[in-house]
Amino acid sequence: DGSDLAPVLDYVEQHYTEPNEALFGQAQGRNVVYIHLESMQQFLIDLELQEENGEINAVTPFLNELYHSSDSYSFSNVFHQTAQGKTSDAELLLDNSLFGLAQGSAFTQLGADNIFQAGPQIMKSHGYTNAVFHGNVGSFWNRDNTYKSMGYDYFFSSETSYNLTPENSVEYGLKDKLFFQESIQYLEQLPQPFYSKFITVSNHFPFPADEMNTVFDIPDTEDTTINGYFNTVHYADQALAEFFQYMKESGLYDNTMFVLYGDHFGISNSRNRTLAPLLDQSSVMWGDYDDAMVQRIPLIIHVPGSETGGIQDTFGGQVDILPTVLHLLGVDTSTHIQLGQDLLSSEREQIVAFRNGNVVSPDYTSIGPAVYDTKTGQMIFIDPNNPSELSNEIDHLREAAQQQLHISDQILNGDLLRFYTPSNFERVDKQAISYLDSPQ
Ligand code: GP9
Ligand code: MN
Repeated sequence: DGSDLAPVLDYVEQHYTEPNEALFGQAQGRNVVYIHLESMQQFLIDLELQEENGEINAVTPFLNELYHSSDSYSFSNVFHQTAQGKTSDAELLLDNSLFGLAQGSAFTQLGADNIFQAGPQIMKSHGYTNAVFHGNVGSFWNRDNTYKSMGYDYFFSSETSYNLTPENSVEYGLKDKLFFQESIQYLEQLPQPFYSKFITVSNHFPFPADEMNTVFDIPDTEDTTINGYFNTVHYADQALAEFFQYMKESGLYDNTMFVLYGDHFGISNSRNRTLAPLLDQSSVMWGDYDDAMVQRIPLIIHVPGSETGGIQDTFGGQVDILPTVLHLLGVDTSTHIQLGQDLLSSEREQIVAFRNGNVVSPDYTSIGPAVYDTKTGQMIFIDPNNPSELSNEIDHLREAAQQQLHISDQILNGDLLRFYTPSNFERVDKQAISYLDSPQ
């Protein structure tokens, strides 16, 4: 019942971080464009590889440019926190600052019936119109139901807006270049300001070669999945560059804030030893610590004209992105139930929790019973029978991570947001939303 909310409210109050005063509201009133970078990992940023013809080239030249732009808050130590819900977990984390479930997908299991207080619905009370663009069927991951619960006014999918053919699509939908090209006409029709999300698909496992778009030829490793990954990543990077060009041509660019994020790993742990030499690392020395470190994802918040950006080395996860974005938009988050901490705030605890029990902080990385020095990867011996300052600190990290996950599970499994009625938040009227109304 409603009394279950008390520990949740305590947690939120204790962990709320004051926004960075200089940046609060910097992007107030701007459109928001999230770009969901399918399967992109942070190691791609600034990575150069030798192609078959001997030339050494950047895999993601456009992302690199954005990453180093003085108009971008770029993050070098942000991790994905997804589990079995994959893409849907990333979306849940980004739009709600809550975690996916320990098993399965919260979108699938709870998306239709739970009460949410998601980013799009929060922005509605600030005059925003909300939309998602995805070149695949709307029912995948139960999106069509879940997006209504989260307050998305429009959902442009293959049912409403994109015509999929064997030529223009891959397994999970419309190819990224065509997707962006077709989407811009709908985006231009939306009332401004809008809060929108584009979910890309071309860079999805098994990263198939496409005759029309074979663009990045690395010398073959023994693993065709890895070879293919760099090719589809490079294609996705080109598609992004084209999208930014459309945004500039349509005049929307200057008044928009872009949030680009990788959703989850593309290369699974079982393949990392084959990947290692391409990252200038040793296959032989590769271990659990390295598996944990490559779960970093790109996160770039691009605010054209701001010139106050730079590479931020704070440690965080996808759960921290929503409060960061809302604070840049000038929205107070102190009365919202969000479990993350603003990545631009100086009060951050920098404890990153993972559904598999791992915990990462700037100093320590906990994997099962083992502890590593996050900076060097050296294993640290901790005597369980001899409490010390160090073992206390490790206990604290593990408890903090467990607690954050536990509170999130309580909220979702107990549907606790139905008991929470802050005066500045209006509940979604699902009956009023029909995605078949999306412009065709
Ligand atoms: C499907 C796409 C892929 O529409 O978003 O989801 P994933 O397999 O990455 O979870
Ligand atoms: Mn995905």
